[in-house]
Amino acid sequence: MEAVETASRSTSRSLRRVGILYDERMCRHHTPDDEPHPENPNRIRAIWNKLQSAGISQRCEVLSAKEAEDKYILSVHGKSHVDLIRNISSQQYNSRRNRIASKLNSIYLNEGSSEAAYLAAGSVIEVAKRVAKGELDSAFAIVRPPGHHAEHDEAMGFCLFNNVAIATNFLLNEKELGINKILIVDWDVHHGNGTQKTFWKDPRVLFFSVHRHEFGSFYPSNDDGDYTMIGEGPGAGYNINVPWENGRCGDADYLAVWDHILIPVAKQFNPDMILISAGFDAAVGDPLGGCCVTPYGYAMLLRKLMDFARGKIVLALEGGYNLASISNSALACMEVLLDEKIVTGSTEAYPFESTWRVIQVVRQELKAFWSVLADEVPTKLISQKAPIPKILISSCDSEAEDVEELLQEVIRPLSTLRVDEDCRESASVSWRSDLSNIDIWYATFGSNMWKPRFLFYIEGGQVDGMQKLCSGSMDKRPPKEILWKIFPHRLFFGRESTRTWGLGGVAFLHPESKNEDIVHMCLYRITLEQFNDVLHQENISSYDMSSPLFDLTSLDCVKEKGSINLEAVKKGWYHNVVYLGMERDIPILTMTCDLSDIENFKSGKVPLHAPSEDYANTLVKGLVEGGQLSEEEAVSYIKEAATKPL
Ligand code: X5A
Ligand code: ZN
Repeated sequence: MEAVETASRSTSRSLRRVGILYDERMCRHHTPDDEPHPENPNRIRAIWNKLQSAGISQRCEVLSAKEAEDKYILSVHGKSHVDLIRNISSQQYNSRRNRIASKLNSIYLNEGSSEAAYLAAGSVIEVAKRVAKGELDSAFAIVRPPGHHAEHDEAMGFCLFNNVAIATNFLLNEKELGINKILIVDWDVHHGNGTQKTFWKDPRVLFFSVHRHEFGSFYPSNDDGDYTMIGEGPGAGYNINVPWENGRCGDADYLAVWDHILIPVAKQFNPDMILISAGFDAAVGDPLGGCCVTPYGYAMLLRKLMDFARGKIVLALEGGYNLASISNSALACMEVLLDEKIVTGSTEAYPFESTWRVIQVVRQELKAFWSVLADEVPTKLISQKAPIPKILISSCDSEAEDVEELLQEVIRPLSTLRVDEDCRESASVSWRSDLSNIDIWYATFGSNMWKPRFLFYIEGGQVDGMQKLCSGSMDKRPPKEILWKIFPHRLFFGRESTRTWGLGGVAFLHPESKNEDIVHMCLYRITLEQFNDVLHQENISSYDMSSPLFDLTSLDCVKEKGSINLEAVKKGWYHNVVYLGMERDIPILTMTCDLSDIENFKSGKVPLHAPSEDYANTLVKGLVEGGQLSEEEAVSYIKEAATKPL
């Protein structure tokens, strides 16, 4: 029986019991004359439809909404506020409703508002109770109006009741549920001011909010969301704000905050349950948020939280105003809740410099309360040298197969959800323009010695005998100069076959120099930007080039150290950039394998192998047309390199 159950899990039933709640009645809250508004009924309809058509709701326990009881709402809000929301949709308020709404900050009200507000709060209570009891492992409440801006006596920011705060107090007050410590993670792009105030002095609730702040100019436009706001009295240290200094924050920024603040603190706090104020307005494509978290990013943020509270997690929708973005983000989260899909990799290279700065000040501010935050963040990280994990697809080598498999099963289903927009493009444009003014000599010892072949790396296309198409460089200007030089390095041929050239070895250079060796190299004067595009093509990877593989810091580093391994393309065969000196004040760089590969060639783990005829001919043509050797000399030069032991 057990085995049958296990086998069927991957297709039908999930490994985990996941609750999902949606109720059309929450759509009856809308603007009085149905004027356009970002916080509109289509938001939750879009999410629900998406989850249905993706077969998600069918794998979940579908729960129905319940109105919250006043006694629970009153644990967060004042009596006058509860009275107002209870009655606001009744006829007696018809003449005053709009005037009341207009006095509030970013609030509209109609005949459906009251019921929707009670249902939203009651629904989060409902799913939270079931997760707390263990009837469900986790759940998602697709509710509106949102809640996290709502304060004790005030509706604001599209929020009427603070749904998550109400559910949190419910859990803590129902003693028999055994929930004594709750972590609230607010990843809505706005600060959760209402939730923060509710638990300001309460050490049972660790409130964590990451939000655009811009020094108090982003909504709700005050200092409440500052990192200095850490709670008070017994609650001191139990309020953590991560205030972005700028928009355009994405997966890398959020992941850095998770890895260096939230996750360590969660470990130390050890919550009994986690409630997520799951706004999706930091998603790429959101009209209000201006950030660029991908569905894939949300999946990773959620996945990392599932290691705590024995996976007892409740997501409650807050903001999020691009229908496609919120639907895809919610879908990615549900996939994670249902299957605990292994999520690795990201879409961008590095967090912003401002992100590291914010992480540092937050850690500094809170280290007295959380010993896990006491250490300095390694400078290696802060100087952006260590890339955030990426999806890596290796090049023409054998690992390509298993990576493709991984891609099929795990990465593709999530990453194709990505909204097709890169709000960080400006960042990628800026490295390109910076590096497009700097010349280097790219020195080549292989097929690139034949100029027409090399030009495919600049212009794009495919040369005879080559089995793959080159994408070319962004900057299609040809090399400014070509010259030839001899260097004291060893040329050799290795690997049985490659995707690019078929059967036969391809050229490598021993990264270390020895006096008795000589290698002919063709030097192309290109820009550092173009060099990055060549590196990318030589190491065919899925690296997205939103930041350079080899930047000015790498250039300084390689000049000092002689060679540098590029982590981001470490599965490629030419990921080691070697510095060969200067020529007319311009650095000479080549790319080859690294010393560990040399060991593998020496031991036979990877074979040394003579090149195919096609490939060898390309090198000969290069040397001959470059005026370096006669055809005869070139042939014997290649032959010697292919036969001499390493
Ligand atoms: C829940 C939420 C945003 C309010 C913005 C008002 N509110 N300009 O995302
Ligand atoms: Zn928001």
